[in-house]
Amino acid sequence: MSLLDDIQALRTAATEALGGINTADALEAWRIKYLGAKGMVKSTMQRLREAPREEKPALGQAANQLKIALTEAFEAQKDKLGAAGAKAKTSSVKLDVTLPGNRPRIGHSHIISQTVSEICEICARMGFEVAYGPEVEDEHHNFIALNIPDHHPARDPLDNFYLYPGAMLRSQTSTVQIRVMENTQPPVRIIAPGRVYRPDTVDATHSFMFHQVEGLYVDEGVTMSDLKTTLDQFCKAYFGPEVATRFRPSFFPFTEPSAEIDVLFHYDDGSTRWIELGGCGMVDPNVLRSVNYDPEKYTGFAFGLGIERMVMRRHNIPDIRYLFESDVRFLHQF
Ligand code: FA5
Repeated sequence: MSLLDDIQALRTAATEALGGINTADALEAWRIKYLGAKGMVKSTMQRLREAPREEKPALGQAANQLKIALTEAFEAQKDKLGAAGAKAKTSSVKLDVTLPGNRPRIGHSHIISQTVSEICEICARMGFEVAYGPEVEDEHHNFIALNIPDHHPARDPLDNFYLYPGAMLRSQTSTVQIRVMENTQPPVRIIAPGRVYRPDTVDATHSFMFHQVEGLYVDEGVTMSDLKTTLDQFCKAYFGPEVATRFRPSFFPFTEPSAEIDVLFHYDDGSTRWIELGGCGMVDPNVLRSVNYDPEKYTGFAFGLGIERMVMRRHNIPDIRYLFESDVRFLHQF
């Protein structure tokens, strides 16, 4: 066989061998065998020296083409293997479908809203319907119909959020008593939860916006003992049967007699303190008259409790401000 035939045969053999290669190690071995310093291309080139002079140009050209062709084929195969290698690496990342997923952080209602729902449920069991009234009120519903005269300190502009003359943010949910009685004939048995506003100095138990739940029961023959029993049962249902409550004589222009109901707080350091939960009393005859109820025929009781205070007592929250700071680490506990 002539050298030219050998060159052709080497090209065919090397190309075929390269086509079957699919690992980096085999490719490197191929490179050393054919294109290496002591490889077959090199040794073929060395044989050129022995060729007859007139054949040398053609043989040299064929040998050079062999080297170029094999080098290019080698590079192409290397690229192909590189791409396949990267792909192999990706597919080796295993997906474990049994791993727990990333749990999305699902929100829930604020503890105050949860408590309003619970209060409504407890009171529904005692026959109370839920009523609502506007947060922007007029003086008639916030004061006048509630027997709070012009000169009364509760109407002081510095103690209320007046919006413009005659309109204000309601300072108590007692407004809803009037709105319900204006539109309904006795018997009336409602509760009215909602936000109220007062420019009080903020401290551990006071906020300028807070929630109250109003209660009103008007019928023939309603007495103070109905009021005490209802509030006592309510407190036991919400706080638990062991809760300690007490009634203190008090004054409200729209109830007579009036009282305040306190619950005992147990602090973490072991100390206890009575905290005022709300006001209550027998509906004043003047209020009944303002809504055209006959005070000779009907009597009633009313109460207004601070919802934040209830939440604080139940969950041992020492400061009302935690409830409004919107810190999800705190709120997610409830
Ligand atoms: C009243 O608002 C009366 N309307 C309650 C009432 C209704 C009496 C029906 C008789 C008949 P008082 O101002 O005391 O009452 O407020 C009631 C409760 O709201 C308080 O006992 C307290 O629990 C809560 N409260 C009052 N001010 C604040 C405040 N700044 N921050 C948080 N809670 C408050």
